[in-house]
Amino acid sequence: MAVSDHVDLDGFIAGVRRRNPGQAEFVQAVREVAQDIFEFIADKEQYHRHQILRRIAEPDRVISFRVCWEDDKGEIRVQRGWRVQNSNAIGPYKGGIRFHPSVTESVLKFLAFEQTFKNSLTGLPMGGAKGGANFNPRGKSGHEVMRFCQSFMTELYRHVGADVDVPAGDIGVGGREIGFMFGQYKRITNQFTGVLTGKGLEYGGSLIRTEATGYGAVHFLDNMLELAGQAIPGKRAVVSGSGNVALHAAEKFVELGGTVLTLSDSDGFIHDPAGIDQARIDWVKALKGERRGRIQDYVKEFTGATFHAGGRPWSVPCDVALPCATQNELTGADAKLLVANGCIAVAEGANMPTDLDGVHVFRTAKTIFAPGKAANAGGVSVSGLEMSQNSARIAWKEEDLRKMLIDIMRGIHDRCVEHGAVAGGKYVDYVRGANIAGFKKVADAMLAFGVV
Ligand code: NDP
Ligand code: 2IT
Repeated sequence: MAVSDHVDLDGFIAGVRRRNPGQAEFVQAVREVAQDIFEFIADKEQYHRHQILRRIAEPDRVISFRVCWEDDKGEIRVQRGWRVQNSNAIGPYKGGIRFHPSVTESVLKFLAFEQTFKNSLTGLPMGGAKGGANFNPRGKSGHEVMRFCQSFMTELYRHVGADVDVPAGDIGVGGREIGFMFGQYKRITNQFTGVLTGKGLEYGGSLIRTEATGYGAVHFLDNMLELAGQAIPGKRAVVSGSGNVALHAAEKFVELGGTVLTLSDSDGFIHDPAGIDQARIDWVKALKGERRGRIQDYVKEFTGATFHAGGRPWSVPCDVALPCATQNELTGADAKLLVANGCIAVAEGANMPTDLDGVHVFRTAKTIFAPGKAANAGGVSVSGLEMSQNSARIAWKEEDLRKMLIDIMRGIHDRCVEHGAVAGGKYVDYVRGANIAGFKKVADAMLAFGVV
């Protein structure tokens, strides 16, 4: 069959939409990747013949299950849990677990699809997966969270394993929840293995894993700015979110000489014109820890700062933007405002925080724009290093891990440049570069396996 006989992009997306009714986030993520891949594979017959993109856009399996738990009042609560195993073409399934009321099968399918390309980009041997539940950790006691995590793992344990599928944290799942889930896995199976990453240091965790996503995003930004003849010192950043990724991105940005002006949560954002320095970041870390406080309390503590209920920080003039909260939090209109206000670079700490219109605005304006699958890959990269340490039963030193993270982010950056440089190398389309580089490794492994 000639290449021209194959289904076109619109036809392909129409098929994805038809097969996944009501799954807007999943269709959005596939579309963003497919538009670059279609161009890349236009003259590569074997990728068409083997239906590679069609196969990657169909998860290997979607497991869904009931999670029952008892709240502190003794009432039975019923939640829905999932694990989406998208692809294990280049390594065991790997990806986080999200606990948030907005979790649906569509959200987890988009995240598992993205994770497949992200993990490939890291250069480490990891496939793509994502899991989670529509459980809302906010307002729950520690005991309730423990009971939920144990019940969740009581089903999940049969689908995961150190060489099968290795979950980690994501929104609503941090060190405490990983501890509860690891404890339950160990209790059920009687095995102490590297079945999860993001573990505590006492039981097989890796130094730098907690910091890695946010730090990695800023290292990636640093690489992009350097290539463009720019640098972080003196730059002003707007950051969204106030969780693990946002606070560590803010921390690294400040350490490298920049000023952070904003943070946010699901209630709104705070703007601190004086700059959110390390002491203030530490204060927010304590606020947002296990008691999950509200960001608006910041303005009671630090005079001069303002709280903007229900808002997102994109209207605050800045040099760079770091969206680090959740998907679709930065729209086309927000992107236009950022560009008009002089923002020159965006690095996505979150997964798909910029919607398709927003990505289009940044690409058209030639804003330096790093998609999440490249910029936030530092977290899963150090998860990969945690898996290596667990397999070898060793623990690497902090300074070595810091350096490995920097090297891995540089490698991802350079892979994006290799496939994304346009206009004679003057502009790098990091979206295209990440999509193609991530796709190629997975696709070539799939070709090697034949039809499976
Ligand atoms: P956390 O749970 O630590 O923090 C999430 C933050 O985002 C909180 O400030 C939360 O506000 C806010 N938020 C969550 N959902 C919404 C929503 N629907 N609307 C507005 N604000 C929201 O999660 P992480 O920092 O770990 O994750 C943030 C992003 O980074 C996610 O997209 C995640 O997938 C991505 N990511 C995380 C990695 C990791 O290693 N943890 C690795 C790579 C990507 P509130 O306190 O009000 O809930
Ligand atoms: O989105 C992500 O890359 C993560 N939540 C981290 C996944 C992992 O396995 O460390």
